[in-house]
Amino acid sequence: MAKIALITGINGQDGKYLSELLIKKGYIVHGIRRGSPQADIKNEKEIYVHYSDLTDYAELFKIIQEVKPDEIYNLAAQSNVKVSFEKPEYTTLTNALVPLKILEIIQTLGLERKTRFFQASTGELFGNSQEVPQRESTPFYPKSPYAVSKLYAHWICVNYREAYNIFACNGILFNHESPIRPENFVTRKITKATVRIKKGLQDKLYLGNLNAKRDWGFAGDYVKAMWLMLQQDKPDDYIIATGEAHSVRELVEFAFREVNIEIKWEGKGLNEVGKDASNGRTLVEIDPAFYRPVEANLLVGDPSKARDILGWKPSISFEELVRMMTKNDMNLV
Ligand code: G4F
Repeated sequence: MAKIALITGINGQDGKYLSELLIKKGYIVHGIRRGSPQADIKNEKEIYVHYSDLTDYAELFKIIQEVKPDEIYNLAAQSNVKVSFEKPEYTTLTNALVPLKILEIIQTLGLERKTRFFQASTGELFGNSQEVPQRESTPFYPKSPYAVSKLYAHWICVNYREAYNIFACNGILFNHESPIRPENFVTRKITKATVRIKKGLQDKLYLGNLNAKRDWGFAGDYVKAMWLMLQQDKPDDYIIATGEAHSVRELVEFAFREVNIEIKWEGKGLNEVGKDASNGRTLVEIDPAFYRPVEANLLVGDPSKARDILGWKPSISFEELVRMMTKNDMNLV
């Protein structure tokens, strides 16, 4: 019998990659998304889409009661760290309380033995990193309302696993990107801008903190790790990362190189600019509006546990990822 999966956030980047993977594996895939049935998503024909706001507990209860999924992947979130400083309450309601509600529903419906639960946890939990690279044992120090909300979600997942024997796993996912990453995340903002600048459609790229370092992997690899976690004999939490850190500045350099522009940096702090080395034209400037009140400066994960237990490893390097995204934007723009 085909397994049934329920994915929240089906229309997000990870929802799209995960649904493709599960459909290939023969799953019956249900997805929850906001909006109306007219809205269009890839794969929609192969997915049972439930249009619902996850903060509506009664509706969520009904969906889970009807679908009785073998696996639930909670990918829905207010996932933008900067936005969480502007909308802390909304971020908390969505990110912290939805996983609690799902776990409660699993328990209330007596589905503990049937339904396995995956929670999209995050490398942002490490915030002011106490150890480099960060491991499953590294102390958490969240640095944004987003990270604090995800910290609750992480621990409630552990708590329901221990208290009620629910097969619940946290994937502590570091940054993961793809050609369908929205532009409010820095990778896609940069790859799209480099292409637009190259084609004369945009003058400059405005960015915030160039010195932040992140561990960027490919979303297609990360959804495989989510699935693998739910196929193990025992539930557990795993860091999913590449183990390599790069700065936003390096990301800019790599992306411009893909369109044959060499960037030369001049100036300091808010006055720093990135110029086209061949003609001195300023292409990158700093806009303080993109700074966060506080921020995690260096996030890089150690994926050894996932490698040893799940047999998971990333298949795409940082350089390949930037190339893949830039090439895709070249075709789109
Ligand atoms: O792309 P970002 O917005 O991603 P961030 O904040 O690292 O969070 C992402 O990864 C987390 C996992 O590690 C997820 F939990 C989270 O949901 C999300 O997917 O920013 C990356 C870095 C930051 O240091 C930011 O300050 O880029 C810096 N940055 C510099 N200029 C910018 C910009 N970020 C954005 N979005 N826009 C800028 O103009």
